[in-house]
Amino acid sequence: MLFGRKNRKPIVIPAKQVKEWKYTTCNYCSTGCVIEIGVDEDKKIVTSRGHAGADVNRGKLCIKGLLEHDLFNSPGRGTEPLIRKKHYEAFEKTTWDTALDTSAEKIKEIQAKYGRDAFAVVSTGQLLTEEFYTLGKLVRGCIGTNNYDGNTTLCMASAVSGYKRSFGSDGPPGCYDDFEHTHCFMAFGSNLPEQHPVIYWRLKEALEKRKFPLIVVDPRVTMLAQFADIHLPITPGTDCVLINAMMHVIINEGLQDQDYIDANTQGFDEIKALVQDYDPKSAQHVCGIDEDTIRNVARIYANAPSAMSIWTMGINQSTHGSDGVCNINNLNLITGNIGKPGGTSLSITGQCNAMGTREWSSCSGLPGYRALEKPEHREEIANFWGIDSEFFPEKRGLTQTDIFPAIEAGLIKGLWLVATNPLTSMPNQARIRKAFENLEFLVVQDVYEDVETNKYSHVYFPASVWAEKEGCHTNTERRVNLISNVIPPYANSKPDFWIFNEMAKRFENGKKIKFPEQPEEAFNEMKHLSKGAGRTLDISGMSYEKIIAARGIQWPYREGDEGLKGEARLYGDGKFQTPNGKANLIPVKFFNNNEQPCKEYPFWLNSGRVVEHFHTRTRTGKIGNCNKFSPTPYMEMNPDAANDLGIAHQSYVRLTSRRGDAVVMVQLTQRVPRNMVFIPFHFHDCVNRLTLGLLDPYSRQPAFKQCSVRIEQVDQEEAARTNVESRTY
Ligand SMILES: Nc1nc2c(c(=O)[nH]1)N[C@H]1C(S)=C(S)[C@@H](COP(=O)(O)OP(=O)(O)OC[C@H]3O[C@@H](n4cnc5c(=O)[nH]c(N)nc54)[C@H](O)[C@@H]3O)O[C@H]1N2
Ligand SMILES: Nc1nc2c(c(=O)[nH]1)N[C@H]1C(S)=C(S)[C@@H](COP(=O)(O)OP(=O)(O)OC[C@H]3O[C@@H](n4cnc5c(=O)[nH]c(N)nc54)[C@H](O)[C@@H]3O)O[C@H]1N2
Ligand code: SF4
Ligand SMILES: [Mo]
Repeated sequence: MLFGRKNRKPIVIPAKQVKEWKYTTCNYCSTGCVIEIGVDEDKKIVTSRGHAGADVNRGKLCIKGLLEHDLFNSPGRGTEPLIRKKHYEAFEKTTWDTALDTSAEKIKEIQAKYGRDAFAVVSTGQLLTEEFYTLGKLVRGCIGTNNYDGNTTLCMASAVSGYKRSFGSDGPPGCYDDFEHTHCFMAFGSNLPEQHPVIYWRLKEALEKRKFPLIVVDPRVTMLAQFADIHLPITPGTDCVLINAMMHVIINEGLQDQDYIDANTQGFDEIKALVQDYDPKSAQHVCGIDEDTIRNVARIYANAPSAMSIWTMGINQSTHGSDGVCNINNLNLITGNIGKPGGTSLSITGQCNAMGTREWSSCSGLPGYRALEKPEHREEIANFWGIDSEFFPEKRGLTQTDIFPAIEAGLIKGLWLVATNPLTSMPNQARIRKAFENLEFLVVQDVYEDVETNKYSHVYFPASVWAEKEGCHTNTERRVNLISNVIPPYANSKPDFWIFNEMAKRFENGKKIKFPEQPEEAFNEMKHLSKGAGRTLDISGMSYEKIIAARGIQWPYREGDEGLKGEARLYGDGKFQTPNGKANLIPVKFFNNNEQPCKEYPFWLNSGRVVEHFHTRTRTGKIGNCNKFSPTPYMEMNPDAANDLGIAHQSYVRLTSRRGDAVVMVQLTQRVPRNMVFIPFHFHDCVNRLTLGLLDPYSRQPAFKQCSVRIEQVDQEEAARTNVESRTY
């Protein structure tokens, strides 16, 4: 008998009586795991499991997916619509009609007084695709503001922009099955085991069957880097230099796939000329990777029968985000690694439905990858919706990162936030706060009443969450899957779909455009709009029934397609969506424009995520079994650097940047180099008080990953007290 345990009862895991398993898809990351929710005799949700028959996750789920059903009754959920005259005053409960009427009137009032674009709408990557399509109809077709964007500008904008520049269209060309075929896998700024745990598991499964080199480019020794064969701890913001140096080696040693280049690309001579300036000998001093390693990696990549690259925020969230994506595409194009099994340029998407918003929300254009800039596209959509095409603007309006400065400058007076929490997630929080204070009217539509941004709202719409509603997601590998409605909406919350439909009734064009009552009817409209010769984004062969039967279908999947499988890869035929069908090789020149560590602010500040939390913690902060792993704002710091400053493990310190300060607890770890700290961005009043967020010139995505800070010790008792008091959850 174990000492001290003789009187303890053994742990008992209560048997859960599941009567029925209900089909749905995870609503956190873009992996797209299929979840079965277990419901008992009384229709109570008792447990969840990964769907064994789903190709994406093959029975697996990560901690967030396993515990997702705890969301339905989590604290802080919005129960009734709320209203007030001035932000920070007490809210009053109101009816849906009053909340919607007041908002519609305010929108019209602001537009009449200051112009149509003085009211902005900012949405998300976390709604269902049918909701995105409906929101697009409402904003583009009825409200008619051009200042309409989503938090995907903080997330996937650089990938979208890079894909468009290289291939002529958005749309990740690869899929998870590529892991089974590749001979070399290179990850740029992507920490799969924590951020896409089930994609990582698919990779690991492939590696167990057949060994191939795993190369990880990340300034931090992430969990993925720990499993890598070669880890390249790159100097922040310099991936373009590394890739140029790799291409220098490949081209000068004749390792490129010249047949592929000649047949399917344009611009090779320009690339060849540019990379002459990036000899590994000089490049090593910029990117921090020694010349031999650069040569070694370049040769491994180019000599592999097939090689693939993935990337996430280490590339996208940079002043060279869009260029970084183009350069990864360049690397794959010159080695003939696009559209073949195991050879691809696969951006790992962030949010569960960041793809759905790109495809159908009309944020940056019109539905189905159509562009506002093309008159024939405006005409087509206006005709289908039954409105005058003159109603549409002729080019895209401001992105989220330009909307906030426009509010600060008084150009935008009203804002509607749908499923996003910019007060915590945008860089340079003090300026965002100031922008909020400038607004004449703010509507917040969120699952949680206690979301930070709601402090500034005049009207709050309580939204239903996840499986309280029905509709689709598209995942990283273009797979469309279904969230089925498992339980009724919480309290008097309403599905976002319903809210948009009701709002449309209050606008003139809302009477002309059809707003279907059921999500599946909206899906049918999207199917219709996706049909067309040569379209990659074609979902015309899909139906909810077929999606469930297949456990998710990849697009393109055309009307009349046999079987239940869409196309696994794009561009297999070497034909791209550019005017002459050739992919663009785009020379990427590096210039250094980041805030760098200096005498006054000697540390790089890096930020990102941990496995147990999702974004601003509105959800995972409420789920005990997620939150308990990291309930406190903290930072990773190198022990040698801490030693220099006399800073102890688990003590509190103050970080100061040129923008502001934040107090965090120190976790000493070798994961970060001596001149860098890393903070998970999940906490309010924390890392984004410090970040600078310079914007990428093409995508307008902020460089969240690069700025500089200094570190000081603080009074421990005071910090501990403030930390406990300021914890929202
Ligand atoms: N658990 C969990 N999973 C999530 C999310 C979550 O909040 N929690 N969010 C989802 C979303 S929306 C997103 S966008 C993804 C993000 O997924 P990831 O991008 O994988 O996650 P991050 O931690 O933001 O950043 C990845 C890495 O970029 C590295 N990095 C920083 N600077 C550079 C650089 O200059 N070059 C290179 N090569 N790397 C650099 C960082 O050190 C970090 O390890 O995760 C998705 N999955
Ligand atoms: N420093 C730093 N900052 C970053 C990043 C970083 O790496 N470092 N990453 C950036 C990235 S990649 C991203 S994607 C953003 C994310 O930034 P945000 O989008 O601001 O963060 P979330 O916490 O996901 O906010 C989503 C909100 O939607 C609500 N919600 C969830 N489901 C629904 C629904 O069905 N309907 C409605 N109406 N509401 C819903 C949630 O409760 C939550 O409040 O953060 C960015 N900020
Ligand atoms: S890996 Fe992503 S999609 Fe899968 S269960 Fe985890 S959070 Fe959900
Ligand atoms: Mo993201």
